Amino acid sequence: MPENSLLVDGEWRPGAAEFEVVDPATLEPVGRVTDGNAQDAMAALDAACAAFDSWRAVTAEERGGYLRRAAAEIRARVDALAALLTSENGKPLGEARGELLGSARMLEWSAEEARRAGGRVLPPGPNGPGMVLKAPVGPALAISPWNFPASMLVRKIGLALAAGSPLIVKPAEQTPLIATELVRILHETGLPAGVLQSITTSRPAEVAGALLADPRLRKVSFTGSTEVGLGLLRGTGAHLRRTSLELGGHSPAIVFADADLAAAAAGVVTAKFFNAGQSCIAINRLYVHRSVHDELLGLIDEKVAALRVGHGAAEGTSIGPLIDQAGLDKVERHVADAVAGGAVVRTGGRRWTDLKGAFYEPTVLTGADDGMLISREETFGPVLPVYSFDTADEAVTRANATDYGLAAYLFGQELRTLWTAMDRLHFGVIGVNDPAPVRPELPFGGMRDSGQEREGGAEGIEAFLETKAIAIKL
Ligand code: TXE
Repeated sequence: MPENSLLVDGEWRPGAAEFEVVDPATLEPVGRVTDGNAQDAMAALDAACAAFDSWRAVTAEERGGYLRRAAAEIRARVDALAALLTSENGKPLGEARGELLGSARMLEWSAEEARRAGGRVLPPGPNGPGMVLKAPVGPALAISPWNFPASMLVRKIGLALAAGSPLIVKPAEQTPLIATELVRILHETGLPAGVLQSITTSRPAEVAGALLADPRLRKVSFTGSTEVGLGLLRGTGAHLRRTSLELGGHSPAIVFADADLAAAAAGVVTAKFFNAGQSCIAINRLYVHRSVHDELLGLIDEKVAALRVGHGAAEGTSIGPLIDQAGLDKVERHVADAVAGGAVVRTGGRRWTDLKGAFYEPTVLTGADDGMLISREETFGPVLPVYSFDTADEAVTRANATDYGLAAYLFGQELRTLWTAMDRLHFGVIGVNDPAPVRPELPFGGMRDSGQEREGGAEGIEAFLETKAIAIKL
């Protein structure tokens, strides 16, 4: 268990206070971490500024080496790390393991991409040649959420360090244990002091507020709620600052009449119930062509019946707890609103109470209409509302009827229909017969109220780079 979880200027420091971390399945304590404050954050910013010039001068190959060594260590210790992740987040061990291996892949990809993050030289114009140079953005802050406490954090670390920017991380207060362990793994690769620092805290507004008030902080990369993300944008004060936002979503999935229905049912159940539905790319609305609606629902019922609710560390669990009571209250509010409006609960629709935590049974609803809460707001829980449609045009129009724009899913065969939908959907990530559309080499992020900038892909490194135009007159 980490004793001192503040990593500042190359050292693990104690703080003025500590806070407790609980297992969301049992509400029993699983550890304590240091409760960092604004002063700790400012000490980290001083160290990041001091480290910047020498870190940016380290070759991309060498920067990548630290990331690769950390990835190897994560792979070597994946089972123990998965147990730690599950103990404070609640997800099934297999999912925690998958998340950690995905985190290792993200570090490996960032390590490779670091070497390709150059600019370009243009053919000479009338006055001479021009160049586009890429420079690291400078000291950056990463604020990460509890739902994917390893991969959301590690992705930001890999991209920032690969780009040559020092990074201060502020993990979610619900899941600081796995975050601290991952930071420790990266730190122990021998990273120079001030390059990667971590401030665990139960007071995110205070810590982030202090850093944001300082113009030396050149970048914020945030994953979390749309509300807090908008606040970060407004809080930039007198100075502009690069800000990447990965916010909420309201993902539609469309199943066309010619889809492989068995594969579509399996895909929908994965993309909906993964992490108990607490994913920004979880399916929130399932639109099924009327001609295959009943058959697909039958297949989905079979898959949902096989899901097991329980403690994430118990053998065979597929649905763990929601992160807290507030998460459960939101799910219940959405289901009650739908039922009051005439929707029908086909499966689930109840709390699961064998353990103390906030559990909810996997739930399928039919008969919801487009105006209900569940059709408009992110549920962030294991509830699948199913709607039917008659034409592809209607399905895409209804899928687009949201202010969010993170992920969408298409299940079908015919290229013209799929292509037209891909083209018209205003979502940053589209899975075509693929229920898990997140890959290190692809840019990840949303349009509209789901965010700005991208993580992953060449665009992910770009988010930690500035662009300089060099005009040379010969
Ligand atoms: O998010 P918060 P919460 C959505 C999802 C969920 C809802 C609320 O709908 O039900 O948001 O979740 C830090 N200044 N997503 O309350 O509060 C906080 O410490 C700076 C979608 O957990 O936004 C944590 O590190 N930072 C999402 C991070 O923000 C602040 C993942 C996220 O917490 C802060 C999580 C402040 N004033 C929730 N207040 C996704 N995109 O996957 C909080 N934080």
